[in-house]
Amino acid sequence: MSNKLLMQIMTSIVEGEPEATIDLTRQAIKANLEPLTIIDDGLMPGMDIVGDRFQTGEYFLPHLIIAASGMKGAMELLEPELKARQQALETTGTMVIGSVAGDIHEIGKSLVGTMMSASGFQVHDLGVDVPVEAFIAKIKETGANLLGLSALLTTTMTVQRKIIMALEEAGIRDQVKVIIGGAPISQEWADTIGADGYAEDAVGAIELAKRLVA
Ligand code: B1M
Repeated sequence: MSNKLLMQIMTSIVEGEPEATIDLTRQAIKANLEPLTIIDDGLMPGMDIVGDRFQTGEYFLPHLIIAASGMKGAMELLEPELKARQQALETTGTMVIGSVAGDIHEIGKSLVGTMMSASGFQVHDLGVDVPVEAFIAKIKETGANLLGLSALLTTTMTVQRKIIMALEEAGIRDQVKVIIGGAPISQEWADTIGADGYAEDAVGAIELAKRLVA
């Protein structure tokens, strides 16, 4: 991370200064830094440090909440920039996406949704803590051909399996390709629960989605 602004963005997240995070992100956009560079090399490394410090007991829940508010504010500035970079794309598919029941982590899920939409997919973002039945109902309503399931906790990743089972019970498993993601998720887990694929990040999710609907 050579850029000074990116370093400052990371530090502002770690030190819990959301207003500075937002202001620095605005400056980075003005300086013509790519939105994904700002996310991957400024905001996310900051969030990773905050997460590590939480795990070791150095930080507490309020630290996570403050860091997330900075990142969310920055994402509000970055989303239109991400979308502006992809114009006049043909709709390549329809995706229903959400963070699974019991999981209120929203930033990564929203980033995936924004990037998918910027890449020409029609996206129905159901938000966080989404009940299993709500995913099923939305797929039936929209005729979506892709389902994106985000889970950030080892305790909620099992809900991804429940949703795949519910798709089977509803007789619509063949209609949708299921993409799963989130920090504790792996290809191995995707294979175990019968998902169609795992993506490590938003860019990976787009590549995978395009491959799956091709
Ligand atoms: Co929470 N939290 N949190 N948290 N939190 C983690 C996930 C944790 C790893 C922190 C840690 O201990 N190191 C840990 C989970 C441990 C585990 O289960 N293995 C944890 C915990 C324990 C908890 C609570 C249980 C804490 C408590 O209450 N004691 C609690 C649970 C709440 C719940 O959901 N029921 C909790 C709460 C919260 C806040 C609400 C305070 C806040 C979220 C606020 C919000 O979203 N509005 C929060 C935060 C901010 C974090 C960390 C620090 C950052 C998450 C984040 O936004 N990252 C996180 C530590 C970490 O991740 N380093 C942590 C930035 C975001 C862009 O990345 O979401 O990973 P991420 O998304 C990535 C990829 O994962 C991927 O693409 C994105 C990047 O391009 N991806 C997908 C995500 N979804 C995808 C879907 C796809 C494909 C890719 O296809 C569909």
